[in-house]
This record gives sequence, structure tokens and C-alpha cells, in this order.
Amino acid sequence: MNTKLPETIETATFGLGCFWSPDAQFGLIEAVVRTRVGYAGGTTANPTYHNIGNHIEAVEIDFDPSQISYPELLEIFWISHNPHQSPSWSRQYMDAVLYRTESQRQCVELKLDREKAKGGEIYTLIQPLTQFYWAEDYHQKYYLRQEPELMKEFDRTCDRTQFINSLVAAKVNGYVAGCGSLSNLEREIRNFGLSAAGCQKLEKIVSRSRH
Ligand code: MHO
Repeated sequence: MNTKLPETIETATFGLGCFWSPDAQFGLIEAVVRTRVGYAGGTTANPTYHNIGNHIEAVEIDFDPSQISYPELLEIFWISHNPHQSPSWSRQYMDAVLYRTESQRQCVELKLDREKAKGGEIYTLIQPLTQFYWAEDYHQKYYLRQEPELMKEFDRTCDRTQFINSLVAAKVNGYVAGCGSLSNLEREIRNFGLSAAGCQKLEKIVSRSRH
């Protein structure tokens, strides 16, 4: 697969409940080049999964802004949660936009104004990102990690950071999680560089989850 990174990369940071799912969902979006999960939005120093403090579970999405815009990603975020639902019992799972730049802040404010005009309380947490702490390896590309046969394909070729940053891993994780269709998979699977057995395994998982 052509994994050459674009010249300019922008990053979006969202919270959408447990971070396993948005990692998979956004990993399959065209023009997303990398994803990773972590903890953000709080003040506790060096959070971990078992000592998350006042952080939330978040996903970082690196994307090519010449192919998809921040407002477009924000739109996907917006329809992926219910902003009118009062905050989750746990801060850890809050839906959140953690904006990183003044331009992102303006896009979020604009979106918020439009949504507020429609009426109803909006509970989505909106705040600037101060720091993003990577989550433990076992949370990165979580669904893919549950498939040892597919993991073998990556263990052969990548170290841990390469795996987390791999676009192929992000996509395969999305397919394993059931976020992509079999017809889309068929279009791109030959570019993933998987062995014949790996391709077969992934196709089997996707056909099972869809039909
Ligand atoms: N323990 C929950 C959520 C995990 S998530 C990383 C589960 O097993 O679904 O918070």
C-alpha cells in the first residue's frame, strides 16, 4: 500500500465514549493517514487506563487536509454521538471535541452555533487540547489485536510504533470492527500487503460481520 505521507498533516482529537470504536471508525475514513488512542482533556499528570484521573478516552486522527477538511471530520464526529444526551455517568466516556488550533476552534464554534440554533441543550464537551497521552499498546487498534492470525502479519514487519502509526493497521482494524463493507474491502485489500492467508482471514471476518 502506498503509505507515503502527505506534505501537510492536520490532527483532529475527539472523544466518543470508549476509544476502541472511534479508532476503528475513523481509521477507515478516506484521507485519514494515522490514528491512535489516548487520554486527554484533564489535568491529571501521566494518566493510564487504570489511573485516568479527570481525562477522557480520546482518539487522535491525522488526516490529509487537501482531501478532507476539519469541518467534514467534525460533521462525522457530530453524527456519531448524541449531543443532547446528558453527560455520561463517567467523565472518561464523554463525547468531546478537543480543538488544537484557533482555526479548529472557529470551526467548532460555528458548528455549535448552528446546532444551538436548532434548539435543545448540547452537552458535548468542547475545550482546547493541552496534552494527549498515548494509551497503552493493548488499546491501540484494539479490534485488530483480538485477531492473532492478522496480528502475525504486522508483527513480521513492524515494531510497536510503526504498528500504531500504520495506515494499513488502521484500516484492517476498522474492517475487523465491522465498520467497512465487503465491497470496499475487495477494492483495496490487495494493496494491504497481507499474505493470501491474511486476506482470506480478513474477508471471512468482514463477510461474517456484515451478512
Ligand atoms: N471495559 C469496557 C470499556 C473499555 S474501554 C477502553 C469494555 O470492555 O467494553 O474503556
